[in-house]
Amino acid sequence: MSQEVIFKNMVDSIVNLDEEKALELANKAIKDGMNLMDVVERGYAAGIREVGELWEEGEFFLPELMRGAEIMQKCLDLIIPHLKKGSEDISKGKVVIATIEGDIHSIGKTIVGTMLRAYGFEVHDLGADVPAEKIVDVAVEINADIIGVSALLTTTMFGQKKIIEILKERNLLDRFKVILGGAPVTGSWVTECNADGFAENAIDAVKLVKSLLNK
Ligand code: B12
Repeated sequence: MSQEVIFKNMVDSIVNLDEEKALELANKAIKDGMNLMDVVERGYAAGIREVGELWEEGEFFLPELMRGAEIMQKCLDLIIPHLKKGSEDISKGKVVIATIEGDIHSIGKTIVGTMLRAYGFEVHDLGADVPAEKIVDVAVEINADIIGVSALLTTTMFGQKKIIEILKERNLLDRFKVILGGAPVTGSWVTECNADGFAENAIDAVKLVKSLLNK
């Protein structure tokens, strides 16, 4: 079976809310030594985005959206320990990552954090619905290099800007690079926030962090 067909089956398993199939495909991908980041991005993440579109079109209702996210999370729980296997022992830099206050979307942020870990960065994942002040406090406490902030809602993305404002108030702007992510984030939003960059997926997030730290 070609990779494209396998990815398509993964997308379908999420869209059809077929947990058994989704987990079976994830287990097989691990066993067959597939590139698991591709599996996450091109398979399961593509599937949950399609679920989101169906929900927007009124084809799916909230319980179906939640069920899709639950299946996606179970697949991630299965895959993540195997992604970590590739991680290196020497830290290339410290990253604090969180989803901003008021926003419970955690899947994309978790994927980015996991991917950064797999590439040797020390990642402190604070979870979802985290106040901007707390994110900055932890970054100071652990002497982070990068602050990564995720927002999936147009209403919560203003919290990303708040991070920069807090850093400015505390004279800490030069101490950290701030990167943003989440479906509503665009280049112009990054400019407006005065942030250091954004990435549309976990692979680009690793490239971005590497280039900002020049490592
Ligand atoms: C799954 C999902 C949920 C799940 C979340 C489960 C969880 N634990 O995360 C549940 C069902 C709980 C949910 C709830 C809600 N949701 Co919702 N949800 C989605 C959905 C379908 C997919 C999000 C997702 O996981 N995508 C897959 C991941 C892999 O992609 P990603 O998040 O974009 O992350 C990637 C990149 O953005 C980037 N990235 C992400 N974070 C970061 C951070 C950094 C630092 C970097 C560099 C990069 C980066 O890399 C990631 C990996 O590729 C989206 C639709 C969409 N198109 O995004 C709607 C969506 C985000 N939800 C939406 C809404 C409205 C809601 C609710 C308000 C619904 C309701 N009425 O209750 C609530 C919100 C509650 C709250 N306060 O947060 C809307 C938002 C609309 C808007 N304009 O604001 C969307 C866009 C759906 C839609 N089309 O209308 N949701």
